[in-house]
Amino acid sequence: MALPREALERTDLEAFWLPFTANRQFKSKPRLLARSSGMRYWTEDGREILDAVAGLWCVNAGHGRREIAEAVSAQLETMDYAPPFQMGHPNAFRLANELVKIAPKGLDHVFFTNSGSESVDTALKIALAYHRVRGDAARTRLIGRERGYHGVGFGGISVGGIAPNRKMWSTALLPGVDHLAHTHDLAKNAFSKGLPEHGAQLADELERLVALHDASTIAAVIVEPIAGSGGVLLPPKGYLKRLREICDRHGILLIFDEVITGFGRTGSPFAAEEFGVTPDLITLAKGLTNGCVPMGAVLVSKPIYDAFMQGPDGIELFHGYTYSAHPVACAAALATLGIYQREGLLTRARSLAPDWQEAAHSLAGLPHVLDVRNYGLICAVELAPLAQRPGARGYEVFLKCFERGMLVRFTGDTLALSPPLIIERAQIQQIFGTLREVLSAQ
Ligand code: PXG
Repeated sequence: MALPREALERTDLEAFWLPFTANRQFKSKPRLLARSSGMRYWTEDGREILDAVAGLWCVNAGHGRREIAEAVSAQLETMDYAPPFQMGHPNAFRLANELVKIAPKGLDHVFFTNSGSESVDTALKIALAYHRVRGDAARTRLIGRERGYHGVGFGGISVGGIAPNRKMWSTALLPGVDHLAHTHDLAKNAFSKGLPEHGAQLADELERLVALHDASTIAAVIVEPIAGSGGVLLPPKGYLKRLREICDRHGILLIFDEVITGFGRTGSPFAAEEFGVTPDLITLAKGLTNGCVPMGAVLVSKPIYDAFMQGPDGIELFHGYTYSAHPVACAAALATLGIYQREGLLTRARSLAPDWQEAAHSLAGLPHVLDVRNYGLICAVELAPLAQRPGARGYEVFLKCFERGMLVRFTGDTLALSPPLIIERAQIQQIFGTLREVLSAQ
C-alpha cells in the first residue's frame, strides 16, 4: 500500500547524504520503504519485504508495536523533554532499574546515551576515568580488535578494526590504542554450527600486548562478543573466558559491546550470560527501544560506579548528553522491555536456534558459498568475492534478495541475517528459501 504522497522525483533525492551508502548508485535506483508491521516492510510502491535483519539488528520485537507507539505518544503529551543534568524524571530511574533486573549479575548501574556510538565512547571514557579516580592514572591504553566495529565516534573507530572506517581519519585516531587479532579462521572453522572449535588461544594475544606495553599502562579491552559489522565473527569456544581471565590477572577492565547481541539476539538477554562471562561494562543501543527512538546505554559494574562516588560532593563524571534518558526514549524503552518480558522474546532465539541452524546450513554447497555460520538468531553466509571486485557479489545478492521481497544486510561479501525475534518457523524457511533461489542463480 503506497502512502498518500506524491512520489519523489530524482531531484528530490539530492539533498540527503545517506550514511554508509553508495549514494550515486542508490539515487539512480532508490529503495524506499514506506510502512512496516510485524516481520515486514512495504516499499513505497507497495511491494511486501520480509525483514530478515530486524531493520538493522534493532527491531527485535517486530515492527509496529502498538504498546510502544502508545507509550511514546502518551509521554509526548505529558512531558516532551526534561533536562538530564542536575534534574531527573521518574521514568529514567524506572528504566535503569528494569535494565539492571535483566542485566548480568553485578552490572547494576546505567548511564544513558542516544546511540551505540555514544555508548562506546561513554564506556571508554568511564574506563579511563575509573583508573584515574582510583589513582592509577597511567592506565590510559585501550585495546580493541581487528575487524571490530564500535560505531563511528573517534573513540569507536580508534578501537575498531575496519580499515575503511579508519583510514580517512588515521591521524585523528586516539593515541595509545592497540588491537588483538580477529578470530575468523575459515581454514579451520568453516561451516561451524554454533561457536567454532578453534581459536581460544587467540585470547593469549592479550598477554602478548601486556608483555609489550606493561599491564600498568592498559585501561581496558573492548570486544563485541559476536562481531557484527566486521562480518559476523563468532568467538571460538573458550575465547571470551580466557580474555576475562587475562584481564582479571592484570587489572584491565573488560568491555563487551553488546549493541547487536543485547536484548535476546543470542538466546539469552545478553551475550555475556549466554557465554558465561561477565564484563565490567556493557554497551547497548538498538534493541533497547526496539529501534523506535534513538537510545543507548552503558551498564556499569558496582565497583566502577562506587569508585566515582568517593571524595567530596560534586559532579563525579563530566560527561553526558542533552538527550541522555530522554523521556520519549525512556517511555519507548520501558514499553519495549515490557513486550520482551511478556512475550519471552529475550530467550526465544534459543528455542528457534536449532531450526534456524538447520535451515542456514542447507545453503552449504551452493555456488560461491565459502561459509555458513550461525548463533542464536544470527547467521552469516560468506561468499567468494568476484575477482578484483571485493564486495560486489555481496551487493549483488543484497539487491537480488530485495527484488525478491527480502531485506538482508551485507558487509563485504558476507551476508548477515538477524530477523526480529518474533519470527515464526515458516518465515525461517522463507528466508533461507529465498536465499537459496538467489544464490543458486549466481
Ligand atoms: N557497536 C556495535 C557492536 C554495533 O554493531 C554500534 C556500536 C554503533 O551504533 P550506532 O547506534 O551508533 O550506529 C554498532 C552499530 C551492520 C551494521 O552492517 C551494524 C551497525 C551499524 C551499521 C551497520 O550490521 N551497528
